[in-house]
Amino acid sequence: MPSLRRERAILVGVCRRRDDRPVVDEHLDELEQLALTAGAQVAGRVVQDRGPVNAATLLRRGKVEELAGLAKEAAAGLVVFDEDLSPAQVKNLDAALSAKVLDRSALILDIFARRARSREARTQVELAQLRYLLPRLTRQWGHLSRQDGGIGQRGVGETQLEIDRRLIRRRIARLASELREIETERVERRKGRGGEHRVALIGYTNAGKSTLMNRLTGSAAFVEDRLFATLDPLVRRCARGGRPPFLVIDTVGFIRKLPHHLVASFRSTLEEAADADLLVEVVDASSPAFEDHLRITRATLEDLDLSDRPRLLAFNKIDRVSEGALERLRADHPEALFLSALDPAHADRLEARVRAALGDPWVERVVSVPAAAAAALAALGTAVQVVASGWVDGHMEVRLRGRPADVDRAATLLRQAESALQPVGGVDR
Ligand SMILES: Nc1nc2c(ncn2[C@@H]2O[C@H](COP(=O)(O)OP(=O)(O)OP(=O)(O)O)[C@@H](O)[C@H]2O)c(=O)[nH]1
Ligand SMILES: [Mg+2]
Repeated sequence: MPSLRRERAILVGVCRRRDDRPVVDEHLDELEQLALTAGAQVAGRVVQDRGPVNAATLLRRGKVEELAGLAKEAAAGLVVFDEDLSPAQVKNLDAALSAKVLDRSALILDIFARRARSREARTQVELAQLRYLLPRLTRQWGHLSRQDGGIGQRGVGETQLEIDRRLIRRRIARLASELREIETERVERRKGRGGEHRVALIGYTNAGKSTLMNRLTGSAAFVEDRLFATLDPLVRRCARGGRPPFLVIDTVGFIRKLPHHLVASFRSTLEEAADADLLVEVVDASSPAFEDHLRITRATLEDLDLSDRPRLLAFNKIDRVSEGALERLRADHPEALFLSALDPAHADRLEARVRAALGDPWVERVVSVPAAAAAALAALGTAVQVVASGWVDGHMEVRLRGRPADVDRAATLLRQAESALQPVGGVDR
């Protein structure tokens, strides 16, 4: 993929219906965020009003000319369309504009490629990129890529093109099989995590998922006022205030027109959310497009077969919402939680609602252990709490609290510690 860093870019939107202009402008605002996230500088916008489109270039002839003029004037080497372009349209526009032409999907792929860190994310992104690139691999692409030292560097003729295509197909097969391996590892890891409840934060990009995750778990996940700050799901334990711990999973954000190759490739990552007991749907209440965000989030969940999961709707960033707008939101969504991740008291409210939704899973049980096994108590970890202890007939009695499976495991551990020291005894009451 070409490097977009410090490129000057013109953004292009197309009105499809009479009342479309404000929507197109809003989508271009988001496209601008995406372009900035990719490292480009936005030098201007062109919007084609509603009317017939020219299938060869999407834009009518006059608009292509206007765009070419603007690109030249602004010394812009990059033109980004908010709409998906067919391979032929990219080729025709490239020829007409003497600038690199990208559509929204290509831009999102570029951002993901730039931000992917883990082996899994990198594999997923490369797979998505190659699947996107394959049908677009024309001489034109070869030409562009040669300039930038990217994929498909030859592109000197149809035969070479066929060779490139075959190489790419082979690489796709390799990456897909690598990904299956990584997935198996991930499933194993997940199994190893034991029986704690799992809560996944999901929602549109930049809604504040990672900020809430940090609040709940005291971790320091990467937070940034840019799109797609998070690509790798992060799992952390919420163990505040002596309550039963649960796991919080931070996930990659959704966005409108998320390239379907990317959704397909990130499926395994998103499966971290799939076996969650609860999805917290985080919405940026201060965004003028929040309703759109909600709709897109739900459509993506549907895509991922996750729409039947128990869900808690959480409107975030209410510190940036006027009283009146907040009142309306509350009336429209009486079941939802309203919070600001910046307010620590709100994190407590979120935690309380999450716990209420999960149900309190704790049981208490008294276990008798010899004094010498006290060290084993320290090794129980955070899943089980010792709520009381006392001495009875030379044994220490402890009252354990936690999830049934964790308490069972702890009792076994203590019993083993005890039998190593003293063959008889170790009575559960
Ligand atoms: N004013 C305000 N800003 C917030 C709030 N929550 C998060 N932010 C800011 O919003 C921006 C995005 O926050 P993140 O936590 O990175 O959002 P995210 O949903 O994880 O985003 P991605 O990982 O990109 O999908 C950051 O600049 C946060 O500081 C909030 O309640 N109020
Ligand atoms: Mg994040």
